Amino acid sequence: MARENPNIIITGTPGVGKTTHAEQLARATGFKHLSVNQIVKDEGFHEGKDEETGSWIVDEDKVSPRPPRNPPLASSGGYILDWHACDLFPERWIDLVIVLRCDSTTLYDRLTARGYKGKKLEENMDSEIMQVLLDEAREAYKEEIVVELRSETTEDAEGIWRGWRCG
Ligand code: DAT
Repeated sequence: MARENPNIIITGTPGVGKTTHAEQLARATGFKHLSVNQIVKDEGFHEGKDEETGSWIVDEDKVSPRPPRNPPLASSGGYILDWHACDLFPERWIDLVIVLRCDSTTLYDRLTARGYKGKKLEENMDSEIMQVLLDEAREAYKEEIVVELRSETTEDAEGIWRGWRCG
């Protein structure tokens, strides 16, 4: 049976603007913003923090069936899934994948402002330059549902979702 509303993944390297866009889109549509990072932290679906990078080591076995613990995700839809990877979500649940992209200078400034340095900063910068998340999304989902969007200016984040409606 078709879903009433689409499920939308917003993905990209940390700092590209997933939270910012997901919040704007949730406001415009009334869809529910599900931040996987938040779920991992709140529910303890991790194996502690990586000493070197300070990032949560996600326990994917625990987290993977969890977002849809919420059965409406698969049936009625209307979820905005915000996560810096998209391999958690089976293709059949997903209608649109937005991969946010950002130029290096802007991303560097955002990540350093967030306190990223050393290996963590380097790895994330490399990941964006090598378009790792875009390639992952293209591998995991049908090409026609994967959209690449710039997220450098406030206009990029706000303008695009103003007046955006589904259905
Ligand atoms: P993410 O959730 O991908 O880690 P974020 O939404 O927390 O990223 O954004 C990181 C920082 O960059 C935050 O201070 C907001 C800012 N930002 C993100 N997208 C932006 C945009 N398109 N224009 C201006 N600032 C933006």
